[in-house]
Amino acid sequence: MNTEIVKTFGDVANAPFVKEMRETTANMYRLGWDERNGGNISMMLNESELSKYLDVNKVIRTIPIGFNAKELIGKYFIVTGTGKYFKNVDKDPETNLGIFRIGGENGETAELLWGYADGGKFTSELPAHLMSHIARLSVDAEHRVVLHSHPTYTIAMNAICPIDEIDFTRRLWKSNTEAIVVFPDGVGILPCMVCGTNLIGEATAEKMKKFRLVMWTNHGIYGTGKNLDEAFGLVETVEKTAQLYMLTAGFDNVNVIPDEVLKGLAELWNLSPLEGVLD
Ligand code: 2HA
Ligand code: ZN
Repeated sequence: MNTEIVKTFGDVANAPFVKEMRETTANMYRLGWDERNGGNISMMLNESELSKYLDVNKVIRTIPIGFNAKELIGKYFIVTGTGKYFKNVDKDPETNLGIFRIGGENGETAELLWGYADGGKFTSELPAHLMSHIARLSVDAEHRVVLHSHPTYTIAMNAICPIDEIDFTRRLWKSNTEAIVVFPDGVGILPCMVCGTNLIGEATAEKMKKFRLVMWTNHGIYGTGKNLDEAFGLVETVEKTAQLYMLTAGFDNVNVIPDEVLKGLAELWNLSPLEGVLD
């Protein structure tokens, strides 16, 4: 009698964490935030959850990361592919997404376990993602998701406002009462820089030590959180608020939210608003 135990795995493409990536990318595409190959998402996965769906000892190939992500060695990520369209993730997750573990002596390689089926690889913004994961994990043990997008009104508002985190945050908070409640820690901003590099990754991660939201001037925004809903909800609230701001910009604004109401909301929700905005 053959006593060999064969472990069976679930269908990766329909695992809850893959389904969530499929749904989120489809939503973002339909919102008009992620044209062509715009936007990228990375989410940390638990080994126990992942090993229900695949053999974590079976590495398909290793891909150099381009820097040392030492702090993340042994951690698992699901990440959108470079050059891939959010529009197409849902219908072909195995080509447009990849699941890998950070490996190598110094965390310099991605050990691919599933996906990038056409021979592709992770997003060109992987340095910004991984460096941001490291930065967020250093201040929040529950952190899991980094999401990057090109939401239209957010980029438009950023184009007509000074590159000043306090000023930009104030304009957002004073336009929509939800804003201070959802992001009391405000929005960090980087000037326009060359994207897809370690340099912008390092600058983003530096901001991420303080902010969950980081604006890339003339490009887009990063949102982070303990799950996809949280990271998406942050970007969604900034975008809705920026839309209100842009629809009213240039008019004689009769009603802007008074500081007293913002302070009242902070008190009601027990928030610690970004210093310097309401003082
Ligand atoms: O992946 O959004 O920042 C395409 C981009 C680059
Ligand atoms: Zn981008």
